[in-house]
Amino acid sequence: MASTLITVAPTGAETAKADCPALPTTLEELVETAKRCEAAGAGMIHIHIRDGEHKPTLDLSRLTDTVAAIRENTALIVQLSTGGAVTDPYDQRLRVLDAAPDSCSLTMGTVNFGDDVFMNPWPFVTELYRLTQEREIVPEFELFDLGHVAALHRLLDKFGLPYGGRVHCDLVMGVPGGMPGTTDALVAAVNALPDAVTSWSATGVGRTTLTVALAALSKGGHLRVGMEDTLTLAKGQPVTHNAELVERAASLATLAQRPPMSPDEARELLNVKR
Ligand code: KMH
Ligand code: ZN
Repeated sequence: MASTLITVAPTGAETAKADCPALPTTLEELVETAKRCEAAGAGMIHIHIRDGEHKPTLDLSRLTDTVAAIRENTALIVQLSTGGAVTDPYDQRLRVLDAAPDSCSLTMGTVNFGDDVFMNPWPFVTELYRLTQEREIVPEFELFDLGHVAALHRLLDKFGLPYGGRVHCDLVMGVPGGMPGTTDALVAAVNALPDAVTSWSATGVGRTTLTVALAALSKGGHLRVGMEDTLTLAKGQPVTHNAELVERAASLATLAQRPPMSPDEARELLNVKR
């Protein structure tokens, strides 16, 4: 039976710890979160880290320690964010690869991001891509808009396949400024993906989470969930632990006859080094 990769994105860079104490921001909290989410059905973790004051950081030694700690305590694929926070400089975002994760996010273009702009100019995208190929790190292409899908065609045409030979994408939907978190938008984006794409997941930000998860499952995709994207289970019902979102995703996937895949199966799917 086909199965579903569940990626958990537990922290992100946008929510303040003071506003949401359940957000995992310390290494201990991240490790505990990773273990519980793995037990609940996650196969991969998408990581943003915070500093001693719970602020987003791309500090290399913290990133390296985080990769080591998640590897020691779980079998999850460790994916580091190269998106960071909207204020992070390009050189620091490229340096994330020095922490040698299994996988990294790679956003395929600039997008308005609420009142901010998430900058991903073409020269940065291509430099980051070449670096993933050189370092043998499997990229996950983050697509916030249909234009990003077109940019993925261009990237693969010009620079060939990623390390490992699989092309895995994640549709990030419902960001104010990007594509909406609707079934119609998901179907349009998926139908426009390059033929080289071997797997894709989707996540719906905020209130679009469930719509996007259900649409992704019915269109044959995988799921990303987590407090980076969603802080409530329903109106007035805050998430108290990332595992709640993974458990819900696992139930939906099981109901769809595509139960969660193990981290080992996920490594097989993305051809991530063991
Ligand atoms: N925090 C956003 C500005 C990624 O992780 O690569 C970018 C983001 C995407 O979350
Ligand atoms: Zn992220």
